[in-house]
Amino acid sequence: MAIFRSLGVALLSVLAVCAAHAEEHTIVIHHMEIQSVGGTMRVGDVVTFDNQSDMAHNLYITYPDGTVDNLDTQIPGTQKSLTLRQAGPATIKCWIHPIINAQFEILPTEPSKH
Ligand SMILES: [Cu+2]
Repeated sequence: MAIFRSLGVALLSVLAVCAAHAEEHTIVIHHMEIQSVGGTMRVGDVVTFDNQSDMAHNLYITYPDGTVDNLDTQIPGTQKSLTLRQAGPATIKCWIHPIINAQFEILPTEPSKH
């Protein structure tokens, strides 16, 4: 039984290490445009949208399979975060301002460090 308990602890440690590899990104929203999406985005990464414009936005991300994560209404001066959950081409749009339309690529979780 002690062996199984040790195995459980070992697995938990591995999970903790993997979670630590998730990166955090910040994307600033200016007036009616979002800062270009830079850096390497991977599944599990956390993206924070920082609304520095003077108007409310309602951003949503569309994944390759068509599913959507909605950030809901985001008033000026606030930040909202989401965790990327699917690899492939994705888009960020705003329900209120269709002019906001950013496309970016989400890469799979980095395999080599696991
Ligand atoms: Cu908007």
